[in-house]
Amino acid sequence: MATLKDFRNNVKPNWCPGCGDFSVQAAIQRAAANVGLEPENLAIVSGIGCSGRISGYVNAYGFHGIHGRSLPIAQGLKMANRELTVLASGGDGDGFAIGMGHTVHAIRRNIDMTYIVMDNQIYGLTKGQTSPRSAAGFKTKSTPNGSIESTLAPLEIAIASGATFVAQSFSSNLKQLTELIEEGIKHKGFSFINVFSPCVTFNKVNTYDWFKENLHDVSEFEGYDPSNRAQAMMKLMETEGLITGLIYQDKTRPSYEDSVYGFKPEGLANQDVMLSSDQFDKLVAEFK
Ligand SMILES: Cc1ncc(C[n+]2csc(CCOP(=O)(O)OP(=O)(O)O)c2C)c(N)n1
Ligand code: SF4
Repeated sequence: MATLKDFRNNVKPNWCPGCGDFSVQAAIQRAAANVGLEPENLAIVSGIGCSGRISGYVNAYGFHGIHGRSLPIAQGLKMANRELTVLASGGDGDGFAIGMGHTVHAIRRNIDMTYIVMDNQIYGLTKGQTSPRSAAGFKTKSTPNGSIESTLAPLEIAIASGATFVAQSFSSNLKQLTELIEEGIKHKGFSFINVFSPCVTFNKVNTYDWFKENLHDVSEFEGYDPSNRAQAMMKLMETEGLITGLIYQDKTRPSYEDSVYGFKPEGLANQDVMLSSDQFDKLVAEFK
């Protein structure tokens, strides 16, 4: 059985020392080992950004895609090989700016895969521009007088879009982050995990200390029930989204794969056969 070291490769990340993305890399490697995966059963698809490099830093199949397009690639991969555990990952710019349309539709489609966003509230790779996650008033080279747009709320958008698994964590909390990734992998459907992952080079506002002061964990809320959609939404709104833990999970909705007629294991679509013309007609009929 594979252990943590089997998910390590000898590629040295070129992230800045202290970048939050190191913890995400470590948490993915730990979670993969803890749930009993082998490197050949795991594929990581990433977008473009500092965070997007993560697909090259884990010993598994890796696909470094294009900006904002990790999810279409990852969904195609999963549909082509349902035996594979598929993780998609990228930054808040990648997932919530250029890729936002894909994010919302992947969430509502509910294919069985896990999406991890390294949310540093800024564009890191391109040297520090304002992102949709930057707070109003946030000053960068692209908004020198402060951002006049409001901050996008990805967790609320996810829940409103029909998400079945929504969690949030912080790079400093490796234990929680690892556990949430494990839960996300085990969840039968689309799991969305937003990770506050500080950019120590360009974001001097949302620092490790800032998060430590401002984040609350759901365990602090008495009687918090992650299966209660309305309560999850209310807590997110009350805290401006600054909560960590398993925020919402719906275990009852089947995944996309389990809902598509003909995509079930017994369906002809899953048989490794040379099709005769009769079988071909039968296969076509499965998808009618
Ligand atoms: C189509 C396209 N548009 C713009 C870019 C330039 N670009 C590269 S990464 C990036 C944003 C990076 O920010 P984020 O996704 O938050 O990742 P981070 O670097 O912060 O991890 C942009 C705008 C690009 N590579 N491709
Ligand atoms: S620029 Fe920011 S996000 Fe990119 S590696 Fe450095 S600290 Fe991390």
